[in-house]
Amino acid sequence: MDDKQRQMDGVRVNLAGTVLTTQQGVRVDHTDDSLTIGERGPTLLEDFQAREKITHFDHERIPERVVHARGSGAYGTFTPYNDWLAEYTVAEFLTDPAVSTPVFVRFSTVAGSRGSADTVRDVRGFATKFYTRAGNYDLVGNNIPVFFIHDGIKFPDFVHAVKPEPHNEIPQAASAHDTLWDFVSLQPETMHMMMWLMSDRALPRSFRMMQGFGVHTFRLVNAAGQGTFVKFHWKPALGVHSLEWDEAQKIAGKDPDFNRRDLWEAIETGEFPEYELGVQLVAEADEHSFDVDLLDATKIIPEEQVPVRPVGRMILNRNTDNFFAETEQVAFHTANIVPGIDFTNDPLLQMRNFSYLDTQLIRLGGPNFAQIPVNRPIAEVSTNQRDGYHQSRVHQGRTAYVKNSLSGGCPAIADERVFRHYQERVEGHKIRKRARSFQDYYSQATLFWNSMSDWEREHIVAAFRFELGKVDHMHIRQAVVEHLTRVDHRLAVQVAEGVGVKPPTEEAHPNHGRSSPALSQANNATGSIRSRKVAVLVADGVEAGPVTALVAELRKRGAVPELLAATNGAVRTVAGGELTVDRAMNTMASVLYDAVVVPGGDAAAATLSGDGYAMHFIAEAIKHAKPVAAIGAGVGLVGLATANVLTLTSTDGATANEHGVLGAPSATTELPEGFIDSFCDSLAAHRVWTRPTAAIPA
Ligand code: HDD
Repeated sequence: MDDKQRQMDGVRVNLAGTVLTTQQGVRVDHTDDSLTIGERGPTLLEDFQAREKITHFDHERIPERVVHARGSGAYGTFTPYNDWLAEYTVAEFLTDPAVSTPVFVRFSTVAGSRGSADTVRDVRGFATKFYTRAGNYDLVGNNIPVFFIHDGIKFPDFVHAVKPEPHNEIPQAASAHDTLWDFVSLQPETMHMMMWLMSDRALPRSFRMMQGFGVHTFRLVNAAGQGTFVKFHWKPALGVHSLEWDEAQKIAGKDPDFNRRDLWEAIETGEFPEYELGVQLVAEADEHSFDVDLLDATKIIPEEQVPVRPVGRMILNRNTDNFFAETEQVAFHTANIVPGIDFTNDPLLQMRNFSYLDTQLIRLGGPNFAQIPVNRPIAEVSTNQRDGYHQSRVHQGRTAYVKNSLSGGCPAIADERVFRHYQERVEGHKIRKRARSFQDYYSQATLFWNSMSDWEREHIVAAFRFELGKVDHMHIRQAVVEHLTRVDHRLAVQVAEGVGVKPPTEEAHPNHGRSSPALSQANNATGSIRSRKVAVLVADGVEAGPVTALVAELRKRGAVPELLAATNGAVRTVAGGELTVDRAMNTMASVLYDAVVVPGGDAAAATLSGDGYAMHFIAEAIKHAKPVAAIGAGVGLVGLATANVLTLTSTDGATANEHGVLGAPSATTELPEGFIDSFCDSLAAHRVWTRPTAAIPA
């Protein structure tokens, strides 16, 4: 049992073996009818049982978070690899490999309300609460390393612009609307973030396949009180992978809980999500040696300039018992820090340090939310803070102040392991003014664009065209394009042509040509196929030999193949055996899988060719650039499903053709050598983004 579990003991409630009572512990005998006079008479006010039940029900909801309302949480542990960081910080949880710190992580979208779909185009929150022995530390980050604005005072404006428009509350959880782009067009500091938001980073395939970033520059503080600037990075063990936009939109209907379900199922099946924490360190003396201001949260430090050094590993290994009690009531706060970590003067961070505590007061109904189990530190809490709504501690004794002589001076002021604020000399005039060093709005947007692979650029252009294409006001479309030309002229022209506004005529702002390869998702795959979902389409008359071998090998390598047929039950094989069907095809869709396999067998192929759902399933997988493997008669089906738009069958059976489709037309009893490896390679690469899919109807 770990520290966190111990902490939860005594508050977990399991009703197994109990009898029903009221909140006061009075046993009740009949809960289906209220107390009335006679069978058809009025309900009585004295029905305390009904009144208590209904009153509690009426108060079941708390306000959803004003942003990041939709989230999913899990518990785990963080363990540093070694103690190298001890030179820079006294934070034990980052430096002592013998200490495994319990954590709770909540992933989220930003704009949508609590019931909105998971796969919308949005930033993902990546908030980690470390229950350290020195108190709780919250790293409240995102899956994108920069932010929309410089200064927290603009946050309400930004959020009002991106949220559904106030007159009709449309659209839900979407940035493709006039007010957001109006805001962007008038606030060019958003440009770097908008490039990320239009990229595939805004469509993670899984919470387990996205990076996390602390975003701000923070400070580490060592035993001598010396400070070092730090940026925090989470890197997922499964690599960084994304959905395709058309696919993401369809998943929002087919399975709005797609990312939440993925996280939950991975943990339930022991496929624990893993992330490596890394840091970029900058000596204080080097603060001004960058071409950007380290206090500007719209900028990164390229990894090629300051490498990300590994610190430790986080594993998420336990789902919540109760969504409301844990995921909904968890209260993060950027100002929850522990000795060894401190703030910088980043104005976005400074305002966050006010906002999070303030928001918890209204959302969780008072100042005692740190007593809610999920928020409770494992470190001993000993304060003179008293009373307030929902106080659940029974403080003994007569003093609630220090110093005192009546309680032996307790709680005493410790003289070691205390939080000491980093001492920084600050001098200046009181002003309300944007820093000059923050006023470069475009150079890192260009850096991002330059670092993208061809397919990533195509997706970015398509995303801008989609988003601006949904904006009604042409002057907003035009204004955004005018900003884009300062990012990259070619990008601006392509977007302008797509959304029917005047392309900028000349390259007034030449592209600086610098890039940071670490920013491309193409450079962030890891070769793993663990937990990838593969749909295998079957029908009566399936040739079982080759497909059974493929399925067994996929399972062995950690993937999750599922057999789908028109109905649940089993299908008959050519040899007279049976294959158990995992799911009925109409309950699923190809958008819910990473790859599709179409096995052989003439009768099975004939049945599937007459099943529009199956044919659409295959065509859509091809459309979304997914690895597809076809065996025997299944090869013809793939051609048929895609109306032969692509030459899909010109394969030798062991390597994928130029469109990433693997076909073994003559495999009846066994698969050609190399077939399984090729398919797994393709699955590990995630998608065949180079496949020309535009002409495929799906
Ligand atoms: Fe924030 C929630 C991340 C800027 C004010 N924020 C929230 C959550 C995440 C972030 C992950 C959800 C936490 C959870 O799962 O419960 N926010 C960020 C990042 C930012 C950022 C990475 C920029 C670097 N946020 C930001 C600013 C402000 C806020 C500038 C206000 C001045 N954020 C909030 C909030 C929320 C919140 C209103 C809503 C619910 C909550 O805090 O607990 O206080």
